[in-house]
Amino acid sequence: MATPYRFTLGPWNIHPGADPFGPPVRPPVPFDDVLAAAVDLRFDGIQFHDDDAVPNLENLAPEALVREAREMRKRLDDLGLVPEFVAPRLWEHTHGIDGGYTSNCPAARTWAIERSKRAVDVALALGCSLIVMWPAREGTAVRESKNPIAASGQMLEAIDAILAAAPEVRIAIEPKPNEPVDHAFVPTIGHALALGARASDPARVGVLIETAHAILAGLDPSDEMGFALAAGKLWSVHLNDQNGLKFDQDKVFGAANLRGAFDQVRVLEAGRYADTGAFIGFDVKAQRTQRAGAATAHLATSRRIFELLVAKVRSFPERQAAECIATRDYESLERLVLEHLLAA
Ligand code: XUL
Ligand code: MN
Repeated sequence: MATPYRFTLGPWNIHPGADPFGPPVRPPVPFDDVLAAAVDLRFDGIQFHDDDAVPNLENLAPEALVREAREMRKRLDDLGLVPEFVAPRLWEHTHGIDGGYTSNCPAARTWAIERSKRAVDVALALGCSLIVMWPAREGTAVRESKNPIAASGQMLEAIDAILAAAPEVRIAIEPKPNEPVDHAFVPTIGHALALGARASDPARVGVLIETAHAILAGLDPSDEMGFALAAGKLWSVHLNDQNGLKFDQDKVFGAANLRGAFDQVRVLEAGRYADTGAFIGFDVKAQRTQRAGAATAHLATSRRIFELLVAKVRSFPERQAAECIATRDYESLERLVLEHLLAA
């Protein structure tokens, strides 16, 4: 019996539709409704930004922060949901305007580390030990504005400070090559793993791979996943899709490249990802044109496509494929894959 996949969503996936060119088009969704949607969609857990779990966490005394996080944990427990991870949200704060960990301002760097330690407190009180580090503004718009050698050291300092906050904490770095910055300092899985290998405790640093981020780096997401799986470092995924090199679209999984989605599911199956206990997370945005009542359809579709692709992977004619490979008949392999994807 294969281990069942477990699914998570982030509250930011159920959003009111603002984009850089227009305001929200749907009313904000109260957190209780997000949790209710997760239950309705038969998801297993929630991905958190630190202030999703504890709003206003910067202005709370440590005991109040823990109390609020425990209340959120109770709300999750009551609904049969689990927390997957907590990500410090550095990129919206005024102190994070030029990046947090790699800011040119020493006070902002100190703030970023302190905020990340608060995210650890939130995670532990919620009952999870995984911190996701998406280094959003850790990069440059003007290349000469920061020193990339110093920036590597600063990223490492932040990683080590988070690891030192508690022995059970693990970090999954979520690399992205651009947006909101022009060039990010940790653009790919290779960079993330290389940085993790230099940490004070490399065993506690892994990665989260987002489909769209790999595509934006010009890479094949399934190869990125394979690379991380081979190292035992794929600790979460953000499945979605991306139509070429533009802004991060967070489209429904499989919506732009169904074969690419098949390949991602295939590598997750081959690497026995479900057995590792890690979750299938989606990072998908509802289209701006979507009416409020149906603003979770993108999550339902992403999960449905994932499950249909699991079935496609499991019914793939592996023996025939192996014959094609043995005879280096890659044209026949190409056809086998395409016909299999098109078969009812
Ligand atoms: C941004 C992105 C983030 C992270 C979590 O592109 O993917 O939402 O997944 O902070
Ligand atoms: Mn993501």
